[in-house]
Amino acid sequence: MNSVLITGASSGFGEACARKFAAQGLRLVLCARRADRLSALADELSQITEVHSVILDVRDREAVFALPASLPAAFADVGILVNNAGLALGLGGADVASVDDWEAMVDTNIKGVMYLTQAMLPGMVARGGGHVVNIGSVAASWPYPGGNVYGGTKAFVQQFSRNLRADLLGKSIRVSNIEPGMCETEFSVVRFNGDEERAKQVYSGMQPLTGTDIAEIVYWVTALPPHINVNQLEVMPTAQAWGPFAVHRD
Ligand code: NDP
Ligand code: 8X3
Repeated sequence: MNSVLITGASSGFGEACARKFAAQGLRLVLCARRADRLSALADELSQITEVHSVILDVRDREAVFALPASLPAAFADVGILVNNAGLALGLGGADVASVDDWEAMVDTNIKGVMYLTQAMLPGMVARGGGHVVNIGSVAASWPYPGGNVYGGTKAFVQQFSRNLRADLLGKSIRVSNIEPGMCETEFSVVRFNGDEERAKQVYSGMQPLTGTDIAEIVYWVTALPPHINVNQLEVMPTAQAWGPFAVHRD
């Protein structure tokens, strides 16, 4: 049985995906930086499936490329890669935002996805099948004030996903880009540098998506018959939509 490798498995979508795939009896490789979170989740899910956890910073190119060879034999054939690890930092305008934050988003959301994908693809190609599920965002297509580099990184994920489809045609490897809107995870706490009160306000008075909602979608695209490839799936809470164009008047 092939394994499912999930990055950013220590919270939010990644943790919810781990729970969903575990419930289906799939073998899991769970990756994140926070060892305590990861080992607690691995201990829990080990009761229902086989789990291997890896402390991994997706920005660490050497560590990512060393990962496939380091996996125990039972987990080595990664059939599904969920490129989920990612973050937004800050909501400042482009004239004042931190360039360090910008670089951290580029390194995680773009380079991390590049590294994991190329590290895992040769195995999938050799085995003649696989599925790469990337977690994009509505921010890839829809601009908003302060979304500057975060949205840019997710636009990369969108086009990278499409180009992967073009590269992998004929190799029986599927690529799906799931693009969620507002979802209450630790995302906003991270974006606002640990300010839980400010994060809570983002979702006040509306019903956001949950990590479980996204995990259901991720699992669903992978469970479809192998001749079906969901290229891109954008999903918002019913309580979220677009506004009119902003117009500045003197
Ligand atoms: P969380 O903050 O709850 O989870 C983010 C996960 O990414 C954590 O497990 C974190 O683990 C991991 N992570 C962050 N940086 C790194 C790194 N350098 N190396 C390895 N792991 C890392 O947020 P979400 O679950 O909401 O976010 C998951 C994905 O979904 C992200 O790509 C995000 O951009 C995207 N997204 C989120 C939306 C939302 O509204 N919540 C909407 C659309 C997209 P650790 O810190 O332990 O390393
Ligand atoms: C996360 C959703 O709208 O905060 O990607 O960018 S949003």
